[in-house]
Amino acid sequence: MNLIAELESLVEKLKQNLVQAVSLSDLEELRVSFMGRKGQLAGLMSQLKDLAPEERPAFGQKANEIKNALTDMLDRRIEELKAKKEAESLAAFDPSLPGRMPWQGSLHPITMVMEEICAVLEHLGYDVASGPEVETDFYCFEALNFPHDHPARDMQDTLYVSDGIVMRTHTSPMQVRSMLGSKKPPVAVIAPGKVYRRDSDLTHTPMFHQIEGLLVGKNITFTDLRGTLAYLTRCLFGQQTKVRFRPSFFPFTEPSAEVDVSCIMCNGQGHIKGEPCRVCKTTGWLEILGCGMIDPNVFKHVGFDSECTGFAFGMGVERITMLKYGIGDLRMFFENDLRFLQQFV
Ligand code: 2U9
Repeated sequence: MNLIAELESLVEKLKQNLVQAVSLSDLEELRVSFMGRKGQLAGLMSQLKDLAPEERPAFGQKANEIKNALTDMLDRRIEELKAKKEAESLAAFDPSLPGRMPWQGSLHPITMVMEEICAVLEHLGYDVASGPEVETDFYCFEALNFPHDHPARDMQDTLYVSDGIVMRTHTSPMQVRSMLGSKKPPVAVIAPGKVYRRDSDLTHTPMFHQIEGLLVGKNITFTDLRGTLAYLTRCLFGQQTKVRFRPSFFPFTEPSAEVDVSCIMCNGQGHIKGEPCRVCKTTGWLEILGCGMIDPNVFKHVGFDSECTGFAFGMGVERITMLKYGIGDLRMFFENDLRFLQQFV
């Protein structure tokens, strides 16, 4: 076969090969085999030098024609395959499928309840205080009339950062700061925030949240305290809620009391349809906060005169949230399980 005929046969050969090419990589292989630097076309071209000089122009022209023809054939097949691939992926795509919903963030239940409690108290005229979580012994214990040998000061109960520096064990230091800052009464502040204790078991976490309230003025009485807490608890748990005060003891208040509300599960009955109530263990009451009249020693520490009277109260937000939403396990608040958290969206 002469060289021109061999050139022409390349077109036929490529045509047959193209029928079998099913992917873009098959086509690339064919391009290299026919038109690459060491391909079949190049192989024939290299024989140009063996031709008689008068045969060379015709051969050169033919080689160019064939090169263009091969390129066209390959390009057309590439376009065909691309179009086929696109049609296949469009066929596999179902435009009627629902889209993926983006995650919607929400407040943590503890934050929700903190905000709710703060809103009730702000409505009564209290200001919201803020302050450091790392505190000095003075703000955390001394100003609050804790004796030097009080067990709360012990390293067993309190997380010490260094000598005389602690992680606050209650939010009371913020209120000490408010009193020192305001110089004289009246002072009405609430202190929400994280507190830390050396405690970790099923019902205690090393960090939890508290809200405390403080009202200082002239002629503030236990009756004012009682009315304030009755209002707060009814806003939180419903207007039918009953409140009772039991005597207690805290270093910073005298007299002191613990406050129970009628059980939100059994309405204070102790039983539900003849079955014992598991939430209040049949007592009909749930302890939810502590309170009392500010001890005069606290006023001395912040330089308030002896005419002052006032009350304070404090509550654990995790406990209130558990009661409000019927959550049985404290650990739920700290695990960040979206199945739990999404119920509060
Ligand atoms: C100042 C003076 C007094 C805040 C108070 C309580 C009673 C109380 C507990 C509830 C459950 C802590 O989270 S808990 O363990 N708190 O019982 N807290 S009176 O008294 C103050 C605060 C600030 C200057």
